[in-house]
Amino acid sequence: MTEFITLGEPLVVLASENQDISLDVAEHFSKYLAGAELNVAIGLSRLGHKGIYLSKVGEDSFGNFIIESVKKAEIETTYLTKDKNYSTGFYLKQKVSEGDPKVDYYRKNSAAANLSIAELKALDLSGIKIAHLSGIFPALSETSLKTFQAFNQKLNEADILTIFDPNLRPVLWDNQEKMIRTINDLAKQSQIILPGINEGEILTGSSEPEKIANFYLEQSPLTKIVVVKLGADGAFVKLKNGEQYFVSGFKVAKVVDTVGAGDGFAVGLESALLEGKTLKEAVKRACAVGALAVQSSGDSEGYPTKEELKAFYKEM
Ligand code: KDG
Repeated sequence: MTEFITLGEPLVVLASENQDISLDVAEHFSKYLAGAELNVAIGLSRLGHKGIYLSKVGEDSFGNFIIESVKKAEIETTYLTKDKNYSTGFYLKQKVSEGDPKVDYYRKNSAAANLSIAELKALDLSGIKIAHLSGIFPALSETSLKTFQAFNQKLNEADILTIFDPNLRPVLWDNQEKMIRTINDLAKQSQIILPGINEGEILTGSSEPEKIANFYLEQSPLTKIVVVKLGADGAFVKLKNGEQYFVSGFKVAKVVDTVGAGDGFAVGLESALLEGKTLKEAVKRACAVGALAVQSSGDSEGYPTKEELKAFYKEM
């Protein structure tokens, strides 16, 4: 039974193999699957949930690799189409010993950036309980922004739980002011919002988790819950009814790659909600999957199976 849906741009990531070497001179790369929303779909599927990934790739080797990998991950590909007029996006990622890696995108005018509203027509949402949305897809082009808005409206009309991760990618926007205005407008259309603490500061002007949460809860009748991601420190949760609390994070022995940790957080939260866990349990699982994610290279390679998640809780 299909339980979740997500719309995004699938990418191939070529991750450099030698640590702390500039991408300008790196010669050896490993190939992985990427794309924030696809990462979430992969993580949810790994934890046993069935879902739909909605997107478009080019008729090229990267597109074929993506479609085959998505099928292998047991995610429904009915709405993952090919378009010979455009290419599949990819990016290069630097391997670093500390901090966030440098990335170079090759995704302008990609197939996904040209996914139009018309392509949503046949969409069947029956059985879907949760939709994962992120601020990356609407940043790709004017077309993708309109498609995202129409998709969000369909989800709200169908009364599906919408979860929005702002996922700020400043290089995809013409300017910061437009990024902030658009992302905040989109966030208001979702029931749960998951800003990272740094993103929250850019979007709301405050670095205090409670003020960030209030900003969204007060301005949207639709938004019921805000979960501010605090990295290794866990998360701050605030509900529309005023209830609020911190959930502590997990200590990680060695951070290998931070990319994909935020998506891992969404995987933990959404999988637990699909399984009927309480919000507090869901946020705890979100922190656990985020902590597992940073311990492997590749964007989604560290996401756990059910057994691995159980083993992680036992160890902690
Ligand atoms: O969250 C992980 C993403 O950053 C990565 O998979 C690539 O989608 C991507 C992006 O736009 O950065």
